[in-house]
Amino acid sequence: MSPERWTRPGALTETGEVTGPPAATAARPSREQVIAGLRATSEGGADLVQLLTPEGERVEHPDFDIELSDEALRGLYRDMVLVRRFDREGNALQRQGQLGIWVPLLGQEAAQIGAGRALKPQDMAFPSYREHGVAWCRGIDPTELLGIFRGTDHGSWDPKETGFHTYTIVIGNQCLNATGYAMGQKFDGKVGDPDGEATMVFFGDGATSQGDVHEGMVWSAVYDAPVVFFCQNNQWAISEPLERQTRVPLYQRAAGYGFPGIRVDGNDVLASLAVAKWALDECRQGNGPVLVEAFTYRMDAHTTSDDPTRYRLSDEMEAWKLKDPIERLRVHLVREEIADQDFFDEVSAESDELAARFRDFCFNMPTPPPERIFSEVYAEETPQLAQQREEYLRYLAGFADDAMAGGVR
Ligand SMILES: Cc1ncc(C[n+]2csc(CCOP(=O)(O)OP(=O)(O)O)c2C)c(N)n1
Ligand SMILES: [Mg+2]
Repeated sequence: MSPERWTRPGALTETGEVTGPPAATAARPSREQVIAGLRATSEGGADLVQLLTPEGERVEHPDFDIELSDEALRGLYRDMVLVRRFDREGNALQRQGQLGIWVPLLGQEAAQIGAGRALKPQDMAFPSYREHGVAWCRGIDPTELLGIFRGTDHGSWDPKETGFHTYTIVIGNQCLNATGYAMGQKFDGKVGDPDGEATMVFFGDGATSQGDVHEGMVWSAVYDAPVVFFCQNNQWAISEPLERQTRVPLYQRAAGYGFPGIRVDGNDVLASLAVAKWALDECRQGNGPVLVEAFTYRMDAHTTSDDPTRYRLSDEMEAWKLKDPIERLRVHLVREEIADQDFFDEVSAESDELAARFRDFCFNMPTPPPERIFSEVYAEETPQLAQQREEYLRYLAGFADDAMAGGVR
């Protein structure tokens, strides 16, 4: 991004003036005008960074561009197809009673793969609960997600080894964790050169209304902490539309904290990758945080417990179908002869294999013994916890002879 495109408010210009917000005396637009302005950006608006149109046409951008080999382009396509495939299986497994809940990522594949592939091994990512695509990019086998949604574990991967923190259900909370982690990276001298470290935190449009996100942005700004706030604006927070969260496009909020904010087409994997790379590099070099608003759409329900037909119109969904992230890259690969039918057949076969392995794993997941909820809570078990475990086991044993209860279910 060229410096002219984003001037830090309060910065000293070359001519000695301090840049600032519009004068307080400027006429204030009416509430209706403000809402109309926000709605006018519902197509993304002029500030949307895009490198691949919904029709699969490669376009230039003055600030963000990216040169990718044919192999890398095919790789991004493969990532998105495989991730979509196991996501659909997750939904089906919940419907078959195998999982308590599933959180679909349908429609958000490009935002997540773009951001996930921009991360380097030394970086740390903090997800919410929908980041299956980022987990994939961090090398986490999709079957490792299944325990979370059956309710048998909280995520079985090692955050340190994978550079991927555990899923966070408490909305916005991970922005504080990420900010603290990034401050640590800064204090430990891990930033300041192109091979430095960075942190990326994932959250939704609804999360931007949480105090935790605000606090994370304030702290990371004043400490120049190397954190990319990657907001997937999928237009909905369960049943609440974007206009119930904000009166300005979300990326513009960054100016209030004093760091750059960029809106990228979150259904365009190339643009998502280019912007995420740029933002991470800013952090690596010690320039402080960046907010990325990945403009996308939640194509499915919020979770399998939700029925979106109760609160949103189907024509909105139809319009977004035309912007499908996978289809636009497929068209590009075909048109530019970057991939042939054999490649598409291979990816399709690979996704069938992954789906079968995912299902089999789920059907055969062992049920952990009830006392397992007491293990791995602390590095060393406390006497109180040991006592609770004993009490709970005695309680369960009380059902052993209870023919009416039929044991513990
Ligand atoms: C602190 C807190 N409040 C409320 C909830 C319930 N809740 C779960 S998801 C959600 C909506 C989040 O929307 P958004 O941030 O846009 O993320 P999305 O689910 O769309 O990815 C809410 C309110 C929660 N998990 N945590
Ligand atoms: Mg949302």
